[in-house]
Amino acid sequence: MNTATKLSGFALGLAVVFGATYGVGRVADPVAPPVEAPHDATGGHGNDGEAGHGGDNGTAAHLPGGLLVSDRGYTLHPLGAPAGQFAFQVTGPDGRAVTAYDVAHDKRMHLIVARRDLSGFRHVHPEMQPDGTWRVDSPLAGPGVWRAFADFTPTGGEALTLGVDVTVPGALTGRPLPAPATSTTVDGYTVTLAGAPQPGRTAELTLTVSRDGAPVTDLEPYLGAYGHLVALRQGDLAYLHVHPNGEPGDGRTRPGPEVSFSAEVPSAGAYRLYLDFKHGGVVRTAEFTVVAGSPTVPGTPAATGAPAASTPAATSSPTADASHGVPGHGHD
Ligand SMILES: [Cu+2]
Repeated sequence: MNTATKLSGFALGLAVVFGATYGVGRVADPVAPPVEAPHDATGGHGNDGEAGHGGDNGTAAHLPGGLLVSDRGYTLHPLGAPAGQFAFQVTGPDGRAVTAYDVAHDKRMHLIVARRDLSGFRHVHPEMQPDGTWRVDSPLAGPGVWRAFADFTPTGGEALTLGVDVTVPGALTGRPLPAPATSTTVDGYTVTLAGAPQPGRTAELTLTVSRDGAPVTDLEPYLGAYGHLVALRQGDLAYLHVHPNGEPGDGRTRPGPEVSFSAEVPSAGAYRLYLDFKHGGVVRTAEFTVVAGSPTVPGTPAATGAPAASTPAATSSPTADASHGVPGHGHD
């Protein structure tokens, strides 16, 4: 396992996670060996250990993804858009809108949004216009301060995740982070979590999907995997995108009920995990709060106990319903 390359790839986007199935971590250890990449199907997407290595070249390679609006010459610009739309551009080192992107996980652009309080997670795929403007039906499901993450690889460049805050005006509702839990439900599916992330080292996280008490053994590939896991750190929404251990068609990975991930978080603290999985032609998101590094963290629900009614993923709250479980709600 290889912390440095994992996180350099991670901080740069998906470079490492895609080929090597892990990717959350930190860039810290320049002597780590290259990540084994047994099934890098993307080509040009597995620059493990090269990109941003060491963070000593004026870049932010030592940071988790998503914390910067501008990195390595690329800048994320939200644009004005008609009601109900979300639009943005990415400008490159030459100051112009980038129009050439590599495909990663079947898409040239992955847009992930969540409110600053970690509610309202959505993962959607905008369409690009010839001028480099990306548009999508707005995933911002209501008032609040949202973090929008653009996860992409500019052609000829390194994978990047840039983040920007976008405010949707309106009456704000306080949503405490749901308490840590190892089981959650979404749309009639129960998802359980085994394993706990550990700061600074890799931990296996296994998510098991069932419905009506029966294991789901026919998960469908979604963007080249049986599950996509995003973790956001409470406090700054550091963005960690992890991919499963194994992929559809590799001869060893079964389509459920378990999807396992190798994940490493960069620090102790509370994280919200969002598992996208596809079944019956519908992509759903199961959400968990986890605490890495210590059983309780001051100020988190782990210490204070969050009211159950505020748990979006574990109840049928409006947030969960509005964002998830609706056929074609934007995961493609
Ligand atoms: Cu995506």
